[in-house]
Amino acid sequence: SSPIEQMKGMIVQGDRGGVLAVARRFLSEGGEPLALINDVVLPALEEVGRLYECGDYFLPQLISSAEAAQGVCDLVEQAVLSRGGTLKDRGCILMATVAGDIHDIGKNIVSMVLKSHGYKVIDLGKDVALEKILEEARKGEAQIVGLSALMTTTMSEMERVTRKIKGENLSVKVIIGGAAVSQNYADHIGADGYAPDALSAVRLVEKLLG
Ligand code: B1M
Repeated sequence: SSPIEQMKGMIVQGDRGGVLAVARRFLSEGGEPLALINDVVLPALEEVGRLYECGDYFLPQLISSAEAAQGVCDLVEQAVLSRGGTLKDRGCILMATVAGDIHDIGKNIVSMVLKSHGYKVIDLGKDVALEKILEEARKGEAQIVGLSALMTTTMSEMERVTRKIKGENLSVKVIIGGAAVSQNYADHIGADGYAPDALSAVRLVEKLLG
């Protein structure tokens, strides 16, 4: 099978060493780094999510697959940033996965793609407390706060953060993303925008920063 199919299978199997070896070869032979995200990581994790949902996979398998996927993302980030090399400084984005939620692969991808487009990203990590986000936002360096959440149980935390930021009249825009949320939800909580994927997030940021 093709290296792409091979790598997808390896992530689904949770074979981090295997997938990293094939991905390194793929890149050294001139393969497109972002193809590893779009054609390998995204479909593989979708499959893993399906297997987990229907009870064929349990938490340990979910974790192994996530670690393999994150390894590929790290490799892609190194490749993208070393090729680009241009630090255009187009603006600063504060990124966080909200409190209660430890899913950060999507947030990391969005951060990486923003960086590769010349934005500075201050990444606060995952399971980030409201206070921590506010504290950073008050410093005033970032023009945009980007919030990520993947679970129906944590999306309401986005509302808390957004309302708090808006309540303090901080001159910072709030954008949201993640599997559980939508444009409707963004409108509902008073966020300034929603993006379904990393490239749309770049377009949204470009639009908001005018
Ligand atoms: Co979990 N998990 N997980 N998980 N996990 C989901 C989300 C779930 C849908 C699986 C399922 O049941 N089908 C389900 C949530 C159900 C719900 O909402 N009610 C779930 C669950 C239940 C759980 C646990 C509770 C399981 C348990 O403990 N019993 C637990 C939660 C722990 C916690 O957070 N407190 C848990 C744990 C984990 C792992 C740690 C094992 C691992 C995460 C590892 C990590 O992130 N470092 C994991 C994984 C890997 C998944 C699935 C399989 C894949 C998620 C992922 O990384 N997708 C997921 C199933 C699925 O989504 N099909 C699932 C790939 C990623 C690139 O996509 O994050 O959507 P995504 O990001 C996209 C876009 O959404 C967008 O751009 C990204 C790139 O395209 N985007 C933004 C994201 N953020 C953005 C921000 C923006 C703009 C765009 O602007 C700011």
